Amino acid sequence: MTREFDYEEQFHGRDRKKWRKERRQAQATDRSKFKKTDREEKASVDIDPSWRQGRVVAITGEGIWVDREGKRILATLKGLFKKEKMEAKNLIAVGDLVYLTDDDSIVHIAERTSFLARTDISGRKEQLIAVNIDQAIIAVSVVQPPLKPALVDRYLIAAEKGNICPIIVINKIDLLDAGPLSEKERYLDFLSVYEKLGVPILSISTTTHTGLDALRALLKNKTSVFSGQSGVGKSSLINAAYGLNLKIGEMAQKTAKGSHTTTTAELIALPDGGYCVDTPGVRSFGIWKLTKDEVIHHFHDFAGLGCKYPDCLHINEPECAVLRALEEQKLAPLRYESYCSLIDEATGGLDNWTKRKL
Ligand SMILES: Nc1nc2c(ncn2[C@@H]2O[C@H](COP(=O)(O)OP(=O)(O)O)[C@@H](O)[C@H]2O)c(=O)[nH]1
Ligand SMILES: [Mg+2]
Ligand SMILES: [Zn+2]
Repeated sequence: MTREFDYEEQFHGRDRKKWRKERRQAQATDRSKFKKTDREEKASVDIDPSWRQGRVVAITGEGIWVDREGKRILATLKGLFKKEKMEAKNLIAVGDLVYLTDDDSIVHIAERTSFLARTDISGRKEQLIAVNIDQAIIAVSVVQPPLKPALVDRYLIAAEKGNICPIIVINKIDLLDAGPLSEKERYLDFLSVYEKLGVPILSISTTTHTGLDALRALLKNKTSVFSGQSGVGKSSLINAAYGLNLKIGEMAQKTAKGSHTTTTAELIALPDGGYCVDTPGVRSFGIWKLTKDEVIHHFHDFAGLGCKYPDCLHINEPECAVLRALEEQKLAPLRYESYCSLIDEATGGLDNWTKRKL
């Protein structure tokens, strides 16, 4: 076993071995899903025994913070990597396993097992949010900010592309009792649609502490990335579950969208084992290189509706069974709206970032 794997075991626990085996088996049957990126291919270099290992815990204006044998140090990226910066928005991400020389410069980034990426704000580059993670906590809130199923689907697809297990966390359920009945109905519609997809869903309130035990149980000994819109309560969830003190934002200042209090993604060690990454909120989330086939694969439940056209996009085709199911209320409008938004993105309809409606 190489040193690289030893270090990974330390971070991910024994599950990693089993998971690697499953991944290898899946790779044998479906190569496309686990195709290595160019970045990963480049990673196969000889490890110099004098290099030291570390893990990227945060990237700030000051530089790259690395946990090196339990110490948090500020590392620099060697010049040779910088040349590659043209291809991706960021070459290195939180969660990266790195090799350092004695002067704390990063000389090698280990092959990644998973990643969560999005299209950067310019729409032209891939932006890595976190890498080498087991699961993505897709955090949403009810009422404030409003539930956005299309954003959830985007995260679900991004998680699948990046080889990460998704978990949906619906936070602020305390607001349901006070809000209008329509909000509660929307929440129940959301639950019924997404439960059928087989994704674990937790309903939580950090205010009343509902559901926090279940959250802790899911996070234990795993590395999880908290993702989702700004203001849904990602930092509050981590604080409430572990008694931590991450900065949280006050809602309803100027825009009612929540202020961006968490400014950089950060890897945090959890008191009872495992790690989590708190990320700054996003307003919109584009999926890097999203294809029409990926969207169709994600909405596999549409296949059961019996559309007779093999290449039907179910947008405006006459006699489309998906459209009929929608009319007959056999298909939830929120699921269909989400589908349209993603098909639009995959077919280039949303080149203009501002057109994206989530
Ligand atoms: N009513 C209610 N408010 C919450 C809950 N969890 C968080 N908040 C509030 O939501 C706002 C945004 O929280 P924050 O954790 O900063 O969200 P983040 O941007 O996703 O990290 C803060 O004002 C929190 O106090 C909850 O369960 N119920
Ligand atoms: Mg936050
Ligand atoms: Zn159709």
